[in-house]
Amino acid sequence: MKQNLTIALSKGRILKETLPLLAAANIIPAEDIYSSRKLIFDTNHDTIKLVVIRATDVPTYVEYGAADMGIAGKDVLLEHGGQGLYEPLDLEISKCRLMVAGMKDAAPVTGRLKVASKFVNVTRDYFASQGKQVDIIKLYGAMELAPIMGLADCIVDIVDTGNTMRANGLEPTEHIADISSRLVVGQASLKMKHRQIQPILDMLRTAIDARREETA
Ligand code: PRT
Ligand code: MG
Repeated sequence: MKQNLTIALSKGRILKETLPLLAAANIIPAEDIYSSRKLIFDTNHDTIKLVVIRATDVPTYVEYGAADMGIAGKDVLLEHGGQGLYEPLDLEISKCRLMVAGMKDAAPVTGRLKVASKFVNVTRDYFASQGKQVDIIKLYGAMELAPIMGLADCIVDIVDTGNTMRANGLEPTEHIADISSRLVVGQASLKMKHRQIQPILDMLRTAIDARREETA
């Protein structure tokens, strides 16, 4: 008997690159995800369903076994902490970097550094690893604004081309991590549904390898 298998997908920019990879692994949504208001989608397999949710919620659904597998950015996984999750595959999509950035030509900070970010755990761990105690200010968006407005001395944020930072007079100063999207599997699901999960991992790995060779 085949059990049901649910895969949690991050909506937003990662989704666009996720769907072709899933298609290469022969997992195809039964309807157009972009034009639907649904949250749960049937696929071409009776037993496989997709849920499309906020990226930051993906590790939580998988950790608690509400979804069996998920796709999320490494930034989101680092911030979550990864408890209860296996991370068997780097999907090599939505690549970017997690960086510290501040105002260009800013005067050196005396006293405790104020750092604004939505990645509060990553920020704390990073500065702690440098032996620095900092004040962290949690924000939910537009981190670039914080140093401009004097809310913080610097930010921890995602950089791709760097255009957004440049356009706002900021410059990246320290590299924290290279980011790409990862496939995660719940530890309980991997045990209980191994026979269903393994072929999906194999197909995805083949698709990733093929794409890497195409672009090499
Ligand atoms: O928007 P919402 O709050 O709902 O969620 P979200 O922002 O987490 O989702 P979304 O769709 O923006 O996707 C975010 C995920 O995509 C991140 O978790 C990363 O893993 C990945 N990713 C890859 C990026 C970027 N590249 C990226 N460039 N996420 C955000 N950006 C931002 C960057 O911070 C900057 O503001 O895009 C802007 C453009 O970047 P530059 O450097 O090219 O100008
Ligand atoms: Mg966004």
